[in-house]
Amino acid sequence: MKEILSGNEAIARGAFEAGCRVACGYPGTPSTEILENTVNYPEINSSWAPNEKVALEVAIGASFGGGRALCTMKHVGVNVAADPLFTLSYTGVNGGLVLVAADDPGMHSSQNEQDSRHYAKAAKIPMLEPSDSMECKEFTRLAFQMSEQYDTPFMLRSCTRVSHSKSVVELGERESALPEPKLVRNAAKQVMLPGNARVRHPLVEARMAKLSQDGVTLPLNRLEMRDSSIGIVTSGVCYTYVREAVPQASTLKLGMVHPLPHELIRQFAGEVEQLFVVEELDPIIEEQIKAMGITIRGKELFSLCGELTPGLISDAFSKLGIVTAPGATSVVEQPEALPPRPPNMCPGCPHRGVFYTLNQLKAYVTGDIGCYTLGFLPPLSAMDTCVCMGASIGMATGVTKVISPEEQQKVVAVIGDSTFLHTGINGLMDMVYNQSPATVVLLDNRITAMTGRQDNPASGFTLMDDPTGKIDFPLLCKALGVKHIRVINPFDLEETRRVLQEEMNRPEPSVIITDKPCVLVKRDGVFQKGAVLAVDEQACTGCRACLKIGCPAIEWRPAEDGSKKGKAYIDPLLCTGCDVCRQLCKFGAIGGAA
Ligand SMILES: Cc1ncc(C[n+]2csc(CCOP(=O)(O)OP(=O)(O)O)c2C)c(N)n1
Repeated sequence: MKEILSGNEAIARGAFEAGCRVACGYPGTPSTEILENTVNYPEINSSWAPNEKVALEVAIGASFGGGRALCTMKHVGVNVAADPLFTLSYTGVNGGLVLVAADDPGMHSSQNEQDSRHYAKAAKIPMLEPSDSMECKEFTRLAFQMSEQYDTPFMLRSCTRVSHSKSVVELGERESALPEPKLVRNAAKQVMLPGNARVRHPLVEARMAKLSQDGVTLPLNRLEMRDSSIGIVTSGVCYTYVREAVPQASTLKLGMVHPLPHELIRQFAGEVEQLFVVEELDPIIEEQIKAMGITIRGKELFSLCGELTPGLISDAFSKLGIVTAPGATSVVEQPEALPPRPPNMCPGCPHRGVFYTLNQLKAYVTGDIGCYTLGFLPPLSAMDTCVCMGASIGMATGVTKVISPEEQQKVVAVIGDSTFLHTGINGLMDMVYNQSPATVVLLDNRITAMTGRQDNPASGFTLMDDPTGKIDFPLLCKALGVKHIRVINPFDLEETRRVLQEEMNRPEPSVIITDKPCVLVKRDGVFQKGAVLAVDEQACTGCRACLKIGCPAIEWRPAEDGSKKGKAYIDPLLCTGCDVCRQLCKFGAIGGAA
């Protein structure tokens, strides 16, 4: 049977067919849909962890228990999971373990575009890189088998284009002959204190050398001889671009990008006149081939930044006088009349009023990552820093260490519920322990909204949609030693301003928790909406105060005579009745729709 699947759907299918029992991860584009699909296979216990480190630890536990385990995350998540990852390389596995790292060249939805292949190299873990959905499924399945065969975790590197594009996949059956998991004690292999780890390290090196040798005949590494005047080493999505841009070129398609099959590369280099490497982001394959003493050209032709395209590859080879396919172009046609559409918080988002108020109070906001990062953009313009998930609170503490007591009162860390539980909580411990005078605003919208509304330990539901206990943030903060904890309704601007001002003035750590759910969260089958608002045209003076919150439901309608005068208008289809704009109108022009 064949189906058209996205790369992420296919990875989930591959895990199912491989007999995987446990899938755990933390959401992050472009990896999120993998677990949102494993959850459709009842044979796989799928769960969201509070962060990627915990997700990997869950997978390691399942593997040591003898079950096959999948762990998913976006590229920056690997930084968070790196600590267990590097030692997992030494312990090896019991049940096969596959870690999917989904990279985001071009930063469609990420704060950097780091290349996960560095982790495979640094942690000495083999890595497979699929080019399309069929390979996503097959490589995942094979990675589980090879993980057990070579006693090592396997990494699978995807990228936005592979994870999110769809192609035909031939489905197979689920492996049924796997041994039943049971507890087996093996301290020498699973207790990594120095004496044991010293014994494991040489085994890691031997395993990687063997994988490099075996990679020569591994069908995933495919030598395709065509015109021998040009040979291109490539992998992943770049292979498909190369085939489109320079179809006559001979290719060495690497399905396993770490360790490299040295002898196969040497053979290929000997069979072609000119050797190139086409790889996105860093020159990882290129540098290793150069270190083998082989002449190869790569990053002198292609950028270290952003995605490659068939067009960019075609342009680069054309400049060298190499024939390229006529269709491959780097010019992307943009319809001329397309208006710019910057990202924005949704109408009715409970974060909006908080950022409006922070802007009014001229707070210095150490921000974090989530929907609320949009508070950086005009007209809210109320975020001064954003580095990585969980950084806001530590950075607030840090900045207060170097500025004057008056300036300290301006410092506010802003963080979402999921991000707080991910890694922000440690920052709060430090803030209390070291008595930072900064204020924390915990935006509890009861969901991980930015990545598509995934549940988390504070939402009350699991990935499998079972009701579960939910974290009580005021109690948690109290247990961490915070003495000043305030809970506010973020739709009430007066209360938000008053409480923020009071806590900012206080020279002690304090936490303000907002208490309204994401407007897109449906609980008990319904969205929580208020009564739709409307502008009374007679009362509206055109002062534009209501535009300062940047709500997409509020439009500015210019006067018909072409003068600067105009009136605000509320789109009844978009308005959720959050009431924030009504509180901004000094003229009472905003009220309930007729
Ligand atoms: C290490 C890491 N993992 C995952 C992500 C993807 N990501 C960005 S923000 C976010 C969570 C946002 O949820 P929350 O803090 O609750 O804020 P909300 O979007 O709901 O306002 C996630 C998972 C990331 N940027 N970095």
